[in-house]
Amino acid sequence: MKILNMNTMVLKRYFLNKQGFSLIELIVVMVIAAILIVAGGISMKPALARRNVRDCGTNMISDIQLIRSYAQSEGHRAVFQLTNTAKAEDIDGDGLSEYYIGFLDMNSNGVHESGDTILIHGTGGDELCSSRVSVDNTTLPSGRIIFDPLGLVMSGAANRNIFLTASGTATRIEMVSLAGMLRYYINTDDCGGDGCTVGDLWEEL
Ligand SMILES: [Ca+2]
Ligand SMILES: [Ca+2]
Repeated sequence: MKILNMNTMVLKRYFLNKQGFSLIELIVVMVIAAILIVAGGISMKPALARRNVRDCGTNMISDIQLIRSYAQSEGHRAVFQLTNTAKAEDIDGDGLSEYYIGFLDMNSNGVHESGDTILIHGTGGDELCSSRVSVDNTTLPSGRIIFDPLGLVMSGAANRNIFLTASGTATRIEMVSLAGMLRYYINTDDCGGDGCTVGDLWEEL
C-alpha cells in the first residue's frame, strides 16, 4: 500500500511537471507556427495573385472564343466589349456591373444597343475577374474586338494587349493577330515595375 502511494506521488509529480513543461512547449510551438503562417502567407501572395490573373485571363479568352464562334454560326458581326475603366461597370445598362460583354452586332456598328443580342455579360469568366483582378483595356482600341461573320478579327485589335493585374503582381495578356486570328500569351512571371518586356517569360494560352 505504501509502495502504491509512493508510485502515485511520483506519477503526480511527473504529470504536474510534465504539464508545466507542455505549456512552455505549447507556447513555443504556437509562436513558431504563427511565424510560419505569416511567412507562408507573405510568400504565397504573389503566387495567388498570378493564379487569379491566369484564371481571369483563361476564362476571358474562352469567352472571346465563344463570341467568335457565334459570329460564324449566326452570320453576324460579334463584339467583345471591355469596360472603359479598370473597374467593373454596367456596360449594357441592365443595372448589373461587369468587366466585359459579348453581343451579336445586328446593325454592324460595333456598339451595343437594344436591338443587339447579348451573348455574354457578367457571368462565367467575368466573375473570376471581378474583385480580384483589374482589367486595363487602354491598348485595345475602344476596348473591343470585333469579329466578322467568318470569325476574323476586324481592324484595330492586332498586336494589342489586355493588361490584367492583381495585388502583388503585374502581368498581361498579349493578343497577336495573325491573318485575322488571335493568339494569346500570358506572362508567367511577375513583370515587375518596368512592365512586361522581352526577356520576361511568356506562355501561349
Ligand atoms: Ca450590365
Ligand atoms: Ca450595334
